[in-house]
Amino acid sequence: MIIVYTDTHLSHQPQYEVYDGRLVAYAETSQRAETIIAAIRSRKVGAIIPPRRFPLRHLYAVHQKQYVDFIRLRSAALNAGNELHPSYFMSDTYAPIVAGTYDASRRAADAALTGAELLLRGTRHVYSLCRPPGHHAAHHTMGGYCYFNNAAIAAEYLSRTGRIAILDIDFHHGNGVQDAFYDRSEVLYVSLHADPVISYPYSSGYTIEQGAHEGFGYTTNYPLSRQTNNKQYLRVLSKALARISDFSPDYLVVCTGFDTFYLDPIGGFQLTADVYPVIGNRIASLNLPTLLIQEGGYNVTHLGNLVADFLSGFNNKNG
Ligand code: Q9C
Ligand code: ZN
Repeated sequence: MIIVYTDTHLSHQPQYEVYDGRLVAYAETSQRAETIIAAIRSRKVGAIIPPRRFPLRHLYAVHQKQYVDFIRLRSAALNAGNELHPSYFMSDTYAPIVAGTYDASRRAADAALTGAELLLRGTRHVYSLCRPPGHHAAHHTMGGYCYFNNAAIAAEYLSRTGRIAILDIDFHHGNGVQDAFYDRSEVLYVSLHADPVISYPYSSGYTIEQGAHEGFGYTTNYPLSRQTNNKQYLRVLSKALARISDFSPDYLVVCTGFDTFYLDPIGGFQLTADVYPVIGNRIASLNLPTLLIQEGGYNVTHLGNLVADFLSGFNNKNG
C-alpha cells in the first residue's frame, strides 16, 4: 500500500462552523490528519509519498470554474486568522473559507489524483490522506467541511480508462459524489450511511435515489439506523460489495470515513474498533485496484488507530 500525504492542510485552520445560527468549534481539525499520519508511520502501514501537482482541468471536470475561482480568490483575500462564512456557493454553514483553504483543498485533490495515477500505472492499493475531505462538495457548492470533491475528481479521471465503482462508508451520505455521477452508468455509486431523516445531509441518501436516465440503477443507497452494530453493518456491507462485484469495475474508489465509530463526536453508529480491520479486509477481498480516500472521522483520540487498523486489515486481505 502506498500512502499519499502532504502537510499543506495545516494552512486550513477554520475556528468555527455555524450550527443553527450559533458559532461552535470546528470539528474538522488539522489534528485529525496529524494523528492519522503518525499512526501510519508508527505502524509501518506503507511508504508515504507527497502528491504530484495536477492541472486545474481535473477540478473543472467536476466543479464549475466560477466556483473554483471563488474559493481561490476569497482565500487569497483573507489575512491569517480571518474566516469568511460566505453567502454564495454553499450547501450549508459548515465550510468557511480561511487564507489556506484553497491551497489545502487543491493539494487534497492532488493527493486523490496522485493515487488515481498510481492505480493507472499498476499500483494495487493507495490510501490518499486528503484533508479537507470532499464527498459533500458538489458542482458549485461547498459544505460539510468539503470544498473540492477529491473522490469524484479521482473517479472522473479514472473513468476515462475504465468502469469505476465508488463505495462510500463515511457516516454521512456523499451527496456530492452521488450528484457528480447520477446520470452515468459507467460509474457506480454505493453508499452506507446514517438515515438522512435523522442525519446530515438530510436532503439526500434515500433508498429511492437510484440514479437517472442512463444512470438509473447505478446509484445504491443504504440508509441505516444510528443503532447499527458491527454485525448489522457487516451484513449490509456484504450486500454493497455484492452489488459492486456484479458491476465488475476496473477500479474501486472508497470514500473512507471513520465517523461511524461509536465514540465519534458528530456521527456514530454502534461500531467498535475491532470491526475496522474486518471492513478493510472485506473490501480488499473484492480484489480490485483500489484508491482509498480519507473523508470524515472526528474522534482524534481514536482516529489514528482506527485508520491504521482499517489499512492493516486491508493489507492483510488473505489473513
Ligand atoms: N456541529 C464529513 O464527515 N454537521 N462531513 C455538523 C455538528 C456537518 C460531516 C454539525 C457534518 C459534515 C466529511
Ligand atoms: Zn462524515
